Amino acid sequence: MLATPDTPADDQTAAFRADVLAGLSAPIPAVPARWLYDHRGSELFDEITRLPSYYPTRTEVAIFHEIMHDIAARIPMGAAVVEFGAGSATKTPILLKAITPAAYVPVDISGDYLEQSAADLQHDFPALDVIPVVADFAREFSLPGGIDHLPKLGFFPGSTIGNFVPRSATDLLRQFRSLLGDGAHLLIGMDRVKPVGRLIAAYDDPEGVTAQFTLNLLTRINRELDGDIPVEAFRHDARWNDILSRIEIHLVAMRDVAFTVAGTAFNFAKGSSIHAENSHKYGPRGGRVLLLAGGWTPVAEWTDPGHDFAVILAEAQPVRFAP
Ligand code: AVI
Repeated sequence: MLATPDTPADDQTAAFRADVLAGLSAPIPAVPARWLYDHRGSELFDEITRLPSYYPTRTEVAIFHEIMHDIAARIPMGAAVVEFGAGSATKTPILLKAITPAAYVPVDISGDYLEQSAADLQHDFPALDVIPVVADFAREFSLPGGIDHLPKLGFFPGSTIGNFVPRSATDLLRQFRSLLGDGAHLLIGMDRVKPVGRLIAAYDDPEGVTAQFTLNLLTRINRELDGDIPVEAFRHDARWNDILSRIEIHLVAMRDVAFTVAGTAFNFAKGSSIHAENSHKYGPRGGRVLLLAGGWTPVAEWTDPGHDFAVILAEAQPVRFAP
């Protein structure tokens, strides 16, 4: 079927093209990490979460199992849970079972994936009002009117906040706050700083799945933006940037390469790279200050015995003049 002009798919492709053309021409070439998640990218990320060296997912799930009775005591009954992202088949049910909310609103840009995961959840929680919203949660959007009167709990697990540079992470948290309103809660996962060897192993696994995940960006560019990038000329490289407290993922050219994307020519010299992703790691105080800067007051924090990962509950307290 021919796409009609101005469909969301067209908007997506136009935004992807604009980001790639601007990003590849920038002085430090970079493409925003959100474009790693096409269908194949999402499948590969799913595989990453099950890798032995990728500790965040299983650690966060273990924390959730431990703390849900505590969360349930802190969140009013009959709340609306607004999840930023489509929801995970493992994590979301743990929360929904514990707090018995009145409504669940997953927000995700990928309509197909969202519809499917929302339908699965509705099947498992028949009494719950499941209202998926197709939107880019990093931009302004509105919540469904039917949940106006309910207390709100924002849910942002997975340490996805770490994929935003602190300046954008602050904007994002502020946007969550204005969306959810005074008195709302936010339950958020953050990955902790830890020895570099473990971090590198998590982002450069011996199985090579993370490498495939990153290189898939080039395949996606070729397919969707009429590119001819020689994918085999690039390699995945995970680096720890200590001063910025983040893992950086780069695609490094292994030889001089020339290619075109959407009719625009690019040259990458051997050794130069495309910056494809950041994953910021926070110490306990750094994570809480980030939340405060975004308008959220931390009220409780939990971690695993090895302090690998943190789950923080924060509250949107009304603005005050005193601290
Ligand atoms: C989605 N996000 C939290 C992952 C992370 O750990 O930063 C993305 C990822 N990239 C490579 N491995 C995992």
